[in-house]
Amino acid sequence: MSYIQDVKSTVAARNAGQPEFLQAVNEVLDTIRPVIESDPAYERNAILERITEPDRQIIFRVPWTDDSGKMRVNRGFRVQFNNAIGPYKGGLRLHPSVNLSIIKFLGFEQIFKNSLTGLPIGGGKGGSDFDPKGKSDREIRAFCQSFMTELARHIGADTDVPAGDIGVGGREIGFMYGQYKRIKNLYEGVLTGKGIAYGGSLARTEATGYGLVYIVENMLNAHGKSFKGKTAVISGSGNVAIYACQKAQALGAKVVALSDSNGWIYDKNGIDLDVVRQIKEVERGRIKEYADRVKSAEYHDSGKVWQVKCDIALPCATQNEISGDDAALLIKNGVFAVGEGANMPSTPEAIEAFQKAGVLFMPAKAANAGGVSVSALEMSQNSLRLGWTFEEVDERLKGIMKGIFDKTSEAAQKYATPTDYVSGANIAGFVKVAEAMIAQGV
Ligand code: NDP
Ligand code: 2IT
Repeated sequence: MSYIQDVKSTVAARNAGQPEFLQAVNEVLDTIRPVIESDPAYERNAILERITEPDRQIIFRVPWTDDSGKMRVNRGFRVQFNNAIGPYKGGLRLHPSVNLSIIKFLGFEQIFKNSLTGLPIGGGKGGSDFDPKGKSDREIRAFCQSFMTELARHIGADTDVPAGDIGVGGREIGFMYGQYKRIKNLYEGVLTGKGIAYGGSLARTEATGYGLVYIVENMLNAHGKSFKGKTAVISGSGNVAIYACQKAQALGAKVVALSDSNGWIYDKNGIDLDVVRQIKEVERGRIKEYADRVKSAEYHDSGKVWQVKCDIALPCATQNEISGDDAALLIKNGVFAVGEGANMPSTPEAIEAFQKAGVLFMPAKAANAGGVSVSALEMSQNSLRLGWTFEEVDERLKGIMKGIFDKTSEAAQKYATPTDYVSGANIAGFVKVAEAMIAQGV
């Protein structure tokens, strides 16, 4: 059996019942084959066995009290996956679907994404099966304080620096930061995505969505195309979706659809983002309300945004949200570019369909790396005890996304085919981490 096949079997046996984690591992191992086979040092140093096994996995009880006085218990996670090139870095997800498989797939992918940014950050991820929907501010605070009471002993500005992800934005980071400071008596950059008043970076809120559009624009330009005048469809209506929509519109695209977990909206005139932001960022409401407020819009509570005809699709909600059938529908309707704002939003069948059809496909590890990049810039500003302007951070973000596009396409050209950005991103991300691991010994 080949080295890669051998490791895949061991990982599958050791992590039975973790489909998302195995999906992420199999994709990476399958695509880095040309590099692994080109140098026996990877096998000699057991790089694949080591990179697929987290440094540590922390699982803990999170007790809190709801508004009726009832005690509740959730499960908290922090998986510190790999710190070969920097402190563990990655978001915290609060969603009822969270389990070890999901946190491990996210932490594993974060290793390669963070490497691609060119910044000194390792890979980690955490979260809880706590459902923030419908909770009061007090309940959110009680949960966040309890979560941090345990997490605080495992993290630190030079050890592990969490941030936001699904269900974790500025409000939650604020409550967690306050609790960390109280417990440790340390004012340090232990979390990113902080408020501007207490050490946050300008443009962090916008960074993932903007970065996604910047790198997709790089990819389109490389093929003589651009966002200008194109029709785009975006899934989700959270942090990533909102700022992807804003930047795509700024570059001249018409965004006609957005969604949440209850349904989706189609606005033939193009999405009015002020209305979306009022509903989502201010009122914490549902996307359905957009159709109550904007006459040109329709709301659908069945089907998916992928049935809307578009040139460019930007999945920005969650994993495995584009099935093989969804991809076939997008292709039939003429989509020519897909950029993954969410983590692992396309199933393996969807990726295969896009690549076979010649759709330009930018995978998550490259496409959504803008968020963690600006998080790393937030860490730099915290270390310097300085704050850069919005324009300065945004310019750096543009440069970082261009750098990621260049590295990804160079590796694709060298080891796969010129537009196989999936292989390109996995290989470019992997090589740097593996080199650091080999240099540092077992
Ligand atoms: P938010 O919580 O701000 O928004 C998530 C959006 O996706 C909401 O509209 C939500 O709908 C929808 N969604 C979430 N889960 C599901 C589900 N199971 N089924 C259908 N819809 C769902 O999260 P973000 O915008 O921050 O994150 C979106 C994606 O981007 C995630 O995959 C995340 O990992 C990834 N990402 C985020 C980064 C960041 O900086 N925030 C950085 C890089 C990647 P509803 O409100 O109904 O739940
Ligand atoms: O998936 C991701 O890259 C994030 N949720 C952001 C991580 C971070 O540390 O900013």
